[in-house]
Amino acid sequence: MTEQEILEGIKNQNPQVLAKTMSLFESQKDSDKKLAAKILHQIEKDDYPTRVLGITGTPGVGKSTFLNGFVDSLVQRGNKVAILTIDPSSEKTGGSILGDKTRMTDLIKHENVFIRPSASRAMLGGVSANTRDLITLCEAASFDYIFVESVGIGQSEVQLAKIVDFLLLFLAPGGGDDLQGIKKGVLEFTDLLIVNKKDLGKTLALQTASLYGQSLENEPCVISALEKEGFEKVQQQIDSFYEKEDLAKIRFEKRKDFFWTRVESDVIQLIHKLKASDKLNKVLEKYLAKKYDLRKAIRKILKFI
Ligand SMILES: Nc1nc2c(ncn2[C@@H]2O[C@H](COP(=O)(O)OP(=O)(O)O)[C@@H](O)[C@H]2O)c(=O)[nH]1
Ligand SMILES: [Mg+2]
Repeated sequence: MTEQEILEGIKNQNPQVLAKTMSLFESQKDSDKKLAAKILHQIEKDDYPTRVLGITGTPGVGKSTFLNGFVDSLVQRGNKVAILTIDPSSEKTGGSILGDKTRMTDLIKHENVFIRPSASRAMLGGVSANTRDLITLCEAASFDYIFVESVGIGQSEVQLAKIVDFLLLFLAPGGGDDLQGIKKGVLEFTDLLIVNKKDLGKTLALQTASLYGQSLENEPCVISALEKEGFEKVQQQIDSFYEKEDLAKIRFEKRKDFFWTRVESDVIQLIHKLKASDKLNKVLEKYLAKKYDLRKAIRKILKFI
């Protein structure tokens, strides 16, 4: 595809072009990377009206089940929705994407829903290096909503928070253990806490919400994704965020933040690539032989970047 064909196809919301362009964005070939960068440069802006929401939480907490029901109702109301799922396991195992897709059976049949799974390759902690680019692409294709579902591991929520407008953190009733597992700091970046599986224990679910929701600006939602219960409150919270916040400003700040995240990630990738080269190994040998001290060795390495 030529640059012009791609830009046309995005504008016309052609799903085939969209899928192909996403593959182009994920390609490691230099010529593809160049074209991708050119396209991105043209479509990137901070004031698309698309609502970009992140969903995180430990595996099994019910993120995909929630999306299946919630997105279904959005589509019924005439919205076009893109779902990007980030799966750290998918590269090695072929993925639990199948798991996500089977959970989202109600959505696959909709023509106004676009689902794209991606592996989380090089980015630190789970968010795919080019997830933000995929978001930009979906914004340019005039989706009304974009959901990014990411498994909560380590730093991934922090990364995710920087590329979405609004971050939903899912917990199960009594899910404090989850929080330990995925790092308490995530609450700092959470816009809306959702305690799911209320049907398994309402009292405990409410306790969990009040315990972990204390520090948050928005009142937590207690829902059952399985029974499609509590969705209206979630929708209200999302609506009220978009009504009251200065979106362009939030996005600008996040883009600034993300710039450095991206630089760091690319530098790390580059180092991994360079490690195979002889020149770097020579520096290492000199360090090991005590010909260079550590700082000098690092200075030498940095010259190759
Ligand atoms: N009882 C109950 N089970 C749920 C609820 N939401 C999800 N589940 C179940 O939890 C399991 C994991 O759900 P899934 O949506 O794949 O979780 P994800 O890994 O966070 O995407 C599935 O067996 C779901 O049927 C809920 O509200 N109540
Ligand atoms: Mg899932």
